[in-house]
Amino acid sequence: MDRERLHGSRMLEREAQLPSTKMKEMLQVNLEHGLASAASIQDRTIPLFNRTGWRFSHSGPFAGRPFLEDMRQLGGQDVAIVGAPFDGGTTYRSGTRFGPAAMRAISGLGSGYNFETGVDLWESLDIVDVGDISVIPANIEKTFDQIDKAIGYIHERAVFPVVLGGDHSIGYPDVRGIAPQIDGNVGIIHFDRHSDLSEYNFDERMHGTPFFHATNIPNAPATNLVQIGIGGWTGSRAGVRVARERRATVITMTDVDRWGIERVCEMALEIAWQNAKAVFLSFDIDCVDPGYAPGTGTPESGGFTPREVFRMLDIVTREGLVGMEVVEVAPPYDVGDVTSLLGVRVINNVLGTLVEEGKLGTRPDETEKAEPAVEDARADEGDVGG
Ligand SMILES: [Mn+2]
Repeated sequence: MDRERLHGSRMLEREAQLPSTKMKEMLQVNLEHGLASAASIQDRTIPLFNRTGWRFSHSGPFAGRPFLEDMRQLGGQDVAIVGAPFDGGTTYRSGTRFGPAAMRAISGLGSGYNFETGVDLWESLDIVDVGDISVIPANIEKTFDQIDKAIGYIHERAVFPVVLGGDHSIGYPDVRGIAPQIDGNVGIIHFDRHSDLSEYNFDERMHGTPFFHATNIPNAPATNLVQIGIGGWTGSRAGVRVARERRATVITMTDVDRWGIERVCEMALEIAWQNAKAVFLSFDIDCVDPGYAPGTGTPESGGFTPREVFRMLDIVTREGLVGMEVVEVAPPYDVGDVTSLLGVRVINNVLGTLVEEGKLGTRPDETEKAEPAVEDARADEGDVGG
């Protein structure tokens, strides 16, 4: 039979007749709104911030906050929620590429208000969701370049970045994006069951390596790195050697049990801030026991309870932060969204502490003065809890 009589052959020709005007227009607008990508990206139609609306960015904005479409408008807000849907750095159980979407989806449960702390985040902070960074799923170094540039842009505009991971490999470009803009040292407070200090996993910079490379940055010395929760049977000896040689501070579960949360967290705060100008928070959800946080790639029993984590975060973030990330939330292994919800709670709690301590946005007592809470603007919603 003649090849030309095939339906496939006719459709090959048909495609050439289809217009691509709207696609080209959209790509142009996306580039304007999403900004130019890192220099290593050869396809210059890929923006820095994903504006296509396809795939990962299909979950709606974080906690119903406004989506900032045009990144040229960034500046003047307090907080930028940004997704890094990348799990190409995962050594075994992947799935964290769905972390940002799952955290955004479950974040809709929140009202912004916390009775116990008396903080209303939405009153105290101007929060925008800036969508996801355009990651390059098959190339970790290009993805690092994209994340570095994106986080650098947010920090440069004096907006507090909250990065939704993604596997822990993104910890390196998150620090790399911020550190060069800091006039002094950057400390890192790192919650995890794993030290993540190896130079390579399988010959590449993957999710067990971010703090080896981050602490190679001249103004992010390992002497300002504090790791909390390290232990269990899934860690590597290579990372331990690096922690020892570079004099990182490692706080185990045994330390927390022996000395108590207050003492170890005061110590963590002191070390992270020693001769430092800024401190970054890296929160790996697997520091929480898998009974509470099963949705993660490298679960390790014997982790913290959520209540312990909340108490610790309240102490270690009280002097302020330059940015934060929540990583290793892997929705394919989650049950009833509890792990994603915990990731959201970590973010809300940290933002609440920063507000309460006067480190970000407007303190609650100041908002009260500005506008007495006689009438609740959201009263018509009633109690949305259940
Ligand atoms: Mn970990």
